[in-house]
Amino acid sequence: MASTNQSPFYHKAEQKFNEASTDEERIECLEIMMKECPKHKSSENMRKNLTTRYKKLKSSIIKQKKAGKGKHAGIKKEDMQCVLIGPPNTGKSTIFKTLTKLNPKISPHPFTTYIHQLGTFKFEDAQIQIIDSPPFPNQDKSLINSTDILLLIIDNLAQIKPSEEHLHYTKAKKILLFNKEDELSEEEKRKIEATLKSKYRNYNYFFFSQKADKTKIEELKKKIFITFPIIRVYTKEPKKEASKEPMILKKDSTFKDAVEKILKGISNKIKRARIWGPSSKFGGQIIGLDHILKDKDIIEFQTK
Ligand SMILES: Nc1nc2c(ncn2[C@@H]2O[C@H](COP(=O)(O)OP(=O)(O)OP(=O)(O)O)[C@@H](O)[C@H]2O)c(=O)[nH]1
Ligand SMILES: [Mg+2]
Repeated sequence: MASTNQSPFYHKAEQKFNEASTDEERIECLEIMMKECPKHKSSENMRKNLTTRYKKLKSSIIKQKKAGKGKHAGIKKEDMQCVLIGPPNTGKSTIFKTLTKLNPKISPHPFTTYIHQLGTFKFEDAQIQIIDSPPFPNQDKSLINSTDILLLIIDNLAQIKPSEEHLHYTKAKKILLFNKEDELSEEEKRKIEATLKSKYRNYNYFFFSQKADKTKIEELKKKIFITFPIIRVYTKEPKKEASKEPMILKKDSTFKDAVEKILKGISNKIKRARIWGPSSKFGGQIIGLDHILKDKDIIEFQTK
């Protein structure tokens, strides 16, 4: 596009446009270019050209968003979801395989994973959904922004900063997993740990490798599990055993939240409720709807 007699702001925006990596950035640049483009007759064609490009980009963004939604229709978010992310080749799919016993494609070449894969693992009696994803920069932004936990897998400290660039908008809790521990000498590991403790103090980190034994794998599962801000609550019927599978609730949920999760509207019909476990003063204590539950409580209730 000819760009003579344009303001320095126009030129700057045009340069940014040419270097942009996303359509959102291109739209922003085009907006400036449209504003800065002179309004006289000789630049009429140029204005038209800018408007056409602007409209095309807008509709392409809308299409991308719709496609994104469609892609997500396949992932039904469970109560506890953890997404594996990181730069290429850091061992994400290998960890996914270790945790789920599924068989994702693993190779020494970067960008092996190009589509999400869903799996689950159990920790104690809780089922955790785990998702292997394509490496940065091909990760799915909306999934990162909507999940509960991100397991950021790296094999080099220099990967932390660039990874953070992809995590600006997520509220998910993060665990930094330093992988391929087997390739590190004791001395190297000690240095990495010291840097993590001083420079990356806000990170909850974990060393791991494909050679991890059963105990270490259990430790990783536990690390992931305890990072979820959830509690497990079991239900029981009078004179019967408590359920084996827990209900998964947000921390600080009330008895009302629990029963409403079982059946919407049922809290109006509760006749009597009793509780056993960490939040009870004594086993079988009678509680009201606003009673705050704790992990591993057992609730029993009768309806009118
Ligand atoms: N030494 C060592 N190599 C590992 C470890 N984990 C994975 N690898 C190797 O690293 C390479 C990449 O492993 P993947 O699991 O495919 O890595 P990825 O992060 O899923 O890769 P992309 O999908 O391309 O992003 C493979 O050659 C693995 O065998 C580990 O703990 N130690
Ligand atoms: Mg992979």
